[in-house]
Amino acid sequence: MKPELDAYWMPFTASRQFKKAPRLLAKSSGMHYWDDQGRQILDGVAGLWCVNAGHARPKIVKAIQEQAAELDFAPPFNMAHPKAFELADKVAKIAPPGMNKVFFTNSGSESVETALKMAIAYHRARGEGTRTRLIGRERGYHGVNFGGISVGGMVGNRKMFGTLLTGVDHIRHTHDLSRNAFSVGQPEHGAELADDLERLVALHDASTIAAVIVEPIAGSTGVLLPPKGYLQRLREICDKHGILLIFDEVITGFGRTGSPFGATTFGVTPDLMTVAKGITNGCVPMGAVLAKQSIHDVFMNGPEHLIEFPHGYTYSSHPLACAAGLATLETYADEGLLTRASQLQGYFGEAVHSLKGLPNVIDIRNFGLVGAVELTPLPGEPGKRAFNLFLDCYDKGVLLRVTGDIVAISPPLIIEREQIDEIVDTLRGAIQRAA
Ligand code: PXG
Ligand code: PLP
Repeated sequence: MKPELDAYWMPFTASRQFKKAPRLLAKSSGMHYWDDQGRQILDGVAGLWCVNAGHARPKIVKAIQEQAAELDFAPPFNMAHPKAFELADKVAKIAPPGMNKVFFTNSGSESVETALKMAIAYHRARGEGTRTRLIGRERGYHGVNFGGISVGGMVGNRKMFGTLLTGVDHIRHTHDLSRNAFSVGQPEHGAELADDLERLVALHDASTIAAVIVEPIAGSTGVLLPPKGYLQRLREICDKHGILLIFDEVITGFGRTGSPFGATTFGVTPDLMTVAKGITNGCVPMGAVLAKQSIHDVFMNGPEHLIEFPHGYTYSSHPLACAAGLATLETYADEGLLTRASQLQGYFGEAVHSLKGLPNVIDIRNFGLVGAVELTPLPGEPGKRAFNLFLDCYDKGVLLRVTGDIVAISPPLIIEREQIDEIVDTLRGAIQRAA
């Protein structure tokens, strides 16, 4: 290993493998990266599901540069700067109906913690302080902080970290290859899995449950799509029992599914919604929680000189992030990117499903501009088959993402058809070579 690679303890990385053969990115523009040797790499995953408008977009670059020179930092507690209000207003304008309050964070993980705290505090503020329990879903990903891994359902992210939050339970995941393998778009079977929430209500009683958090499409765990009718049913059960529904839209937000949010695409409005990533096109760290007016208003009581919601981050509504966010939303609007996935999803879906029949491919899933190919694990070595495909594709100039034995594709929304072909053909070659 080169000594200069020693100090950096890398996040979510097979770091000994990495440091033996580092993959260093040096430059980005549009649909591409260039590595430190000048080799061009097609970005099949929008960086990490975040660079929805493509890389180094001039309007966003300029906004960040100008902001840094004009106002570098403004304290966010009992103080503010104009662009924070402007961005909150612009986000609220594209949000699902009624979700018009925007609380800024710096990441998806922080958005999740914020939303969970809002849910518990909301019930307390309206006199139902017994509602403290949080319900997640098996195989869910909600970032890496303690609340997020507690409601999360990816065992590898949980098992090393002790007892986590108390008072958390999980409904069943919706992944069912026996009934839904190779579905195009949303799977037919599994709406009834939402009824699993009724089981937890029967066990714990609704009066102890604050909120349920799910991703409309579970991304990080391998692109698990909501069966037709599932999210609607979850909404109905939450309403019936006074439980808040939180959509974690960190990946599905900002155009990935063909409309601004998963909520707008699937026609189900949650009570709270977490976003991050695409809010600034990944250029400056930022996240947000969107809340319904009625939730926000419950907090607005007590003496006016006192803080209503004792929560926030030093960098909530950071000026660079707000400037990047405003330029990002303008870029999305100028180029129609928040709905572009709906135009491309037919072509994209066909391309991804053309991998059906290749060796070891056991499922293919697609929705909007997100796709996944699931493979049989190598005997006794889970994750290795997909990881090898990732390495091979990178070697051939395409960046993809793997989780377990699932390869995920989620390109920038500016992608052209030939580039979809290039991604799929490169993956096809890798799967064939590995057979
Ligand atoms: N919720 C969801 C639904 C996410 O997808 C987070 C929260 C956390 O966001 P931050 O910004 O704290 O990372 C995410 C993030 C993957 C992968 O496996 C996906 C994410 C992060 C890292 C890897 O492709 N999503
Ligand atoms: N730890 C200490 C000692 C702090 O003073 C602060 C913030 O003032 C934090 C953690 C939280 O940092 P942040 O607001 O960036 O999340």
